[in-house]
Amino acid sequence: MTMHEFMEKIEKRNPGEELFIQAVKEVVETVWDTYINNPRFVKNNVLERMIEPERIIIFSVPWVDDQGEVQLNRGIRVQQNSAIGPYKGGIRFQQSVNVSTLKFLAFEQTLKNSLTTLPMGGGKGGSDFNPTGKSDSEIMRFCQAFMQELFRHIGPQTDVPAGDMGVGAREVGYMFGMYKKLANNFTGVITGKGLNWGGSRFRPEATGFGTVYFAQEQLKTKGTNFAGKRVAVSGFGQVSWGATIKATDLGAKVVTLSGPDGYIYDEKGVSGDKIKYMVDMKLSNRNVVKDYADKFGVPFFPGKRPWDVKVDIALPCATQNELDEKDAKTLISNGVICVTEGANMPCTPEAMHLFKGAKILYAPGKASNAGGVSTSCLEMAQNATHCSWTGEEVDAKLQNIMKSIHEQCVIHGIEADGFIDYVKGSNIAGFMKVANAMCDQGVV
Ligand code: 2IT
Repeated sequence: MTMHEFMEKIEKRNPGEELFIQAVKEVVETVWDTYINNPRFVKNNVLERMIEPERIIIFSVPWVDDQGEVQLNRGIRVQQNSAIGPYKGGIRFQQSVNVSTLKFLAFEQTLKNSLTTLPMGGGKGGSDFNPTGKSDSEIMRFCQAFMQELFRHIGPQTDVPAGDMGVGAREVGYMFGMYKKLANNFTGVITGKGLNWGGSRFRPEATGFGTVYFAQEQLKTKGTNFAGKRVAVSGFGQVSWGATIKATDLGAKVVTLSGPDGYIYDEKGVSGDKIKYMVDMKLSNRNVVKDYADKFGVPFFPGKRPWDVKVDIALPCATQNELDEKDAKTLISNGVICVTEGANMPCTPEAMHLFKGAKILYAPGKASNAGGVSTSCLEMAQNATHCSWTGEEVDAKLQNIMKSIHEQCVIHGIEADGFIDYVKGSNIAGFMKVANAMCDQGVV
């Protein structure tokens, strides 16, 4: 079978699922040679089996809003792959969420979790619930209703959800509370918990910190670092927040943040109290970044993305396909040296190819944003042993994990001229581990 025939089969099986096909295609293109030249992988049909989720659970989530009206949303959990550990991955609440979105994320998560060196399978869940403008009581009732069904499908050795877009510490708390009540079991069934009840130090910061640690490793290969660099960050949620803190700590200046409404440009840099304000913006549930411009008197560019600004480093931390071909061209002509993804699949395939062609340091999210889920696994380890590590311990482990992910990317992605293809490197490393485990475990 040729790669083209293989992809045709996958597209036929998943009609109209554009995001899922985009994510799968990128992986298939980079792992095909590794797959087809390994008789054991081919005999076990591991690539096709890895692409197909082991199970998808779809359920209705009825709940009552503040006006007493009955609302309905759809809940979904994609249990993608359990070859190397229990399903693990976040929950996303956003109006546009559908099966295709969550299948793309669960597939990416499977390879990402494999890369972390830790024992986690891949999964993702969510709902088309839109948190924007909802009251705290509405958020609580929705989270409880969502967990009323999800609880029977998850467990600390089965499937361990976490947060993602629209799901932070508050939502994790409400979901955990309902799980504990229904299961009559206090256990590490979800990560991103509060520090007083099983959460890990640095979990909120971990994805953003990890992204910067990864970029640091990339910059090291060129003999440079964050000090004195201008950085464009997109988004203003948890990942952007962590990345902004760490990049600023390392002496860089973060000059942009963005939201669905546009972007802000802060020439002096997002630092100190302005970073704290990001948390308030998030908790307001308004989902607009313009509030930052109004509060601190900096320029706001409605309807625009931050990639027009001249920077050395770009950290796309908002959402999928937020940086396209045109943006990549602008960044390259403005002299960007490093593009490191904090979000999942924020660069379009065309943008990725341009970065590769220009030999820019470019890292895909499944490698560079894996610090979040890695720290989730550290949380699971602490829960399982009823212990609690210090911030220093967790941060040191996180830094080591990001270094080892970078090393795997180099091993599998280095080219003859020394250029590191992080896309190829991460896909092959992530794929091999899961593929070998699937072969070891037989046709199940
Ligand atoms: O995309 C991601 O890696 C996450 N949303 C975190 C998943 C997790 O289980 O911590």
